[in-house]
Amino acid sequence: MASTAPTWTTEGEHGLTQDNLRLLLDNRIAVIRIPGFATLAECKSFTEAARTGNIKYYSVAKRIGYIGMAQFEYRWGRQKEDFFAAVPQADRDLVDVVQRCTFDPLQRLIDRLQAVWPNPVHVAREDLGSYYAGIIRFAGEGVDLHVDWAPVNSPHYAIGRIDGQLGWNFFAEELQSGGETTVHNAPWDPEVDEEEIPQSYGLSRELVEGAPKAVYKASAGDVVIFNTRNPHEIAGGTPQPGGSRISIGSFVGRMPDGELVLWS
Ligand SMILES: O=C(O)CCC(=O)C(=O)O
Ligand SMILES: [Fe+2]
Repeated sequence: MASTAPTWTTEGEHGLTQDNLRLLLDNRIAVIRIPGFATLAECKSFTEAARTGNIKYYSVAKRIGYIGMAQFEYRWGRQKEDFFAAVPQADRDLVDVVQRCTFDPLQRLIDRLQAVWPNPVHVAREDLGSYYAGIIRFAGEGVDLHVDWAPVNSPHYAIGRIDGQLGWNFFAEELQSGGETTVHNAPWDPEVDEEEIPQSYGLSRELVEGAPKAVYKASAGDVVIFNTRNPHEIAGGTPQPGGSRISIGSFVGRMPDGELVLWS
């Protein structure tokens, strides 16, 4: 079996509290939303800054623009050293955007998490250096079914030791219609040899058939957090004229000592 039995005890969206964060890390609840994380003016400031940033594109069928980097890009045939060597440039690309923006979404999110979590919350790091956190995405065409689960995706990194993985996204610009995210409660549990890193993007629909699901709206101004071990996908939609679905986010993992670490 590539996935395990459903784990949610309740569906729907919940507020950000220590209990709910723990329940989300344990995959007991579906979604945490922070409504009004940023004002309309802050959203506008962020989208304007992001649009003029160093935007790159993933080579997948659906066009996804991004600023920053993803550790996931280094999962196959790349040295760990290469990943950590690429972090400073990605950091500079993010700083360039944030400096032209009226607020820092990543720092605000860390502060919000730290306000409810008893242990330290910080960007992930290990001997070789600091990870990158805060990928900006332009994903108006949607994103295919995938999972993000470091113990399987990144077993040779410190983040491979987490026991729960969340993804948070702040939405700065929403589509006119569409763009919902569907989270399927079919926690990923692929059978793989220790050294093998399986495909985790463009997953088969069989994996989520019959599983409970939660659909959330990517509303501008809000942060939404969910457990990324659940297969999830983003619907395409109709942008506002000249617009997109613009977000910034990262993963949040719980280390064995209870600290929360962030990376993208
Ligand atoms: O933008 C979203 O709603 C979810 C993006 C995603 O796949 C993730 O944060 O892991
Ligand atoms: Fe994801």
